[in-house]
Amino acid sequence: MSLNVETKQTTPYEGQKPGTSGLRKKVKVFTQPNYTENFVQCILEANGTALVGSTLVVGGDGRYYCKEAAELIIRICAGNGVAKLLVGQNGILSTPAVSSLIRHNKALGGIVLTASHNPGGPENDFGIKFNCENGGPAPDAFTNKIYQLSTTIKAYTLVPSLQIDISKVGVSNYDIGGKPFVVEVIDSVANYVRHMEEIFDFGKLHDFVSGKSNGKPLKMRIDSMNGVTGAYVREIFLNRLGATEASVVHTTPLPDFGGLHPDPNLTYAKDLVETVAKGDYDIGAAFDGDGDRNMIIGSKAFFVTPSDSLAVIAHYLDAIPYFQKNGVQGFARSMPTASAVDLVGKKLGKEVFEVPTGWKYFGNLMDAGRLCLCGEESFGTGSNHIREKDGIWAVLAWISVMQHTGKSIEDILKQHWSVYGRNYFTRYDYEECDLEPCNEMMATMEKNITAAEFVGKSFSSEGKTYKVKEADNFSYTDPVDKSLATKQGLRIVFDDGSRIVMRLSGTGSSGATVRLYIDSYEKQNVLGQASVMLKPLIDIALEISQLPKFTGRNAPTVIT
Ligand code: VG1
Ligand code: CO
Repeated sequence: MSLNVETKQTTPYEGQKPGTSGLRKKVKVFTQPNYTENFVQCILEANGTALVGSTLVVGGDGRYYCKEAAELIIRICAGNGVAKLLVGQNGILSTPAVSSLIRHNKALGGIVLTASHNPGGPENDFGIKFNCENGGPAPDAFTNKIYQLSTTIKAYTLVPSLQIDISKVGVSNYDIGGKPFVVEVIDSVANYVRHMEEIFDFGKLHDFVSGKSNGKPLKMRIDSMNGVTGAYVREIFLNRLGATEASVVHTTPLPDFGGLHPDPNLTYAKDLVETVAKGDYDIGAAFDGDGDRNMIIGSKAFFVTPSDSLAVIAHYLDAIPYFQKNGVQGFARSMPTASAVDLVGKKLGKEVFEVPTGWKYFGNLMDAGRLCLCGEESFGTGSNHIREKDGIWAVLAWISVMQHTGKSIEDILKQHWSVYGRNYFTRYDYEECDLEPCNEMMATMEKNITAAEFVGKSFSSEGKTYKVKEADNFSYTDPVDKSLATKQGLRIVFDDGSRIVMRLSGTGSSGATVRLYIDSYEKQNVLGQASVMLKPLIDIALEISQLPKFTGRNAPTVIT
């Protein structure tokens, strides 16, 4: 039976502007009449003529409204000439899994349903993001196009009578006004697990994790925080690598993440940190809602900063078969990320790139064959195996390094610092501030730090003095396509390489979140406590920005 396409009239909604990674709003905003429909229609139209006859991947982190949105997207895709959809069972696919599927199936792209590390549930956040055919988040030019379309949209098309049950794996064929349309509901984890098996030596890792090689099983606590990684973690760590059931927790993806805030940092992954601090573990790890972030801690909750994590993996790429097969190209990090990896890159004679915040900026470099490993201080680590950061990949990388060196996480870090020196790093987040005063604060600070007399100025606190070497609002020209991204964060660099960076978050769904990043390098004094070492610089940052005055906040909501 042929199904009919219908055109529905609509009017634009304000603010459908994708941020650092997709459009994120409260569920209540997305469920307004035509809100999701409008945005999805604009995503599809932004693909131009390539859309007709294309294959797209659809899936998300299982948060509240994912399944309904997936079904709606199927009907809208059917109405817009898409030929085939690959949909995760029950609408579930981690962000890295979507990226991998797009690449393996040579799809035109994928629609990812997630607000990532933002809380879920009917009162919390939902999000939609488009990834392009390289598997990576759509670049600025593309998301600007989506936004432009959203300001003028008049109609969307869909096939309202299309019935689909996405809880069962299988292929459904439809006839849409005489044209075939295929929906393939796929196992959410199979392709991703196969991909990880190609990258890592699962045989070696199995013997190491299960204890077959030395009689001592690896003591792990892997916390999926009720996000999407649960399904992947169970298959990989329990079924493939022989870990015990006690090694994994919170592995059922829940619509509201069981009330947890699946943001893997020292504040929101408190349960993991406390458990590993008290117990007898070799490694603790947590992920965010959509599985692209990771936090790694060692025995006694020894914290590995994401900036260090990236540098250590870069140093030990030999431990991962993928890099032996594919070679090692350059490294990269986002601008606020501490520059530990730069030192490894320098030693290995590799190019090192500094890009704006957001994974989309790594894609071109990877596609051009210049980048194989990159990371962000926001608990993002990944490689050119896909075009997203990849939480589970990062844990497998760390276990590979542990197996390769035979050392504990703490010893691996201490040895790394003794060779390269240490980048002390901390990030203060001031969440849900009022937007206006924050904009004013940023504007005032930009004016002050870009004034000619600012360079050369000295600031002192607690006996330490820092002299300004340069200061700007970071801008970036993509080395591959020469596209320019401006106003990517205020940056003060001091004589000794220490840095203060401040920017407003682009992933929040309401108000403003201020992020203050502090980075300081020590060649010799590598065993200090980060909070103590960085205190003077934090005080200076608060003085220069006048943050307490503008935001009314005396303390951050999250410290990492
Ligand atoms: C944050 C992080 C950034 C990351 C982005 C998406 O953005 O700082 O490094 O790429 O989230 O991560 P912002 O604009 O809020 O600082 V995820 O896991 O939320 O897709
Ligand atoms: Co995420």
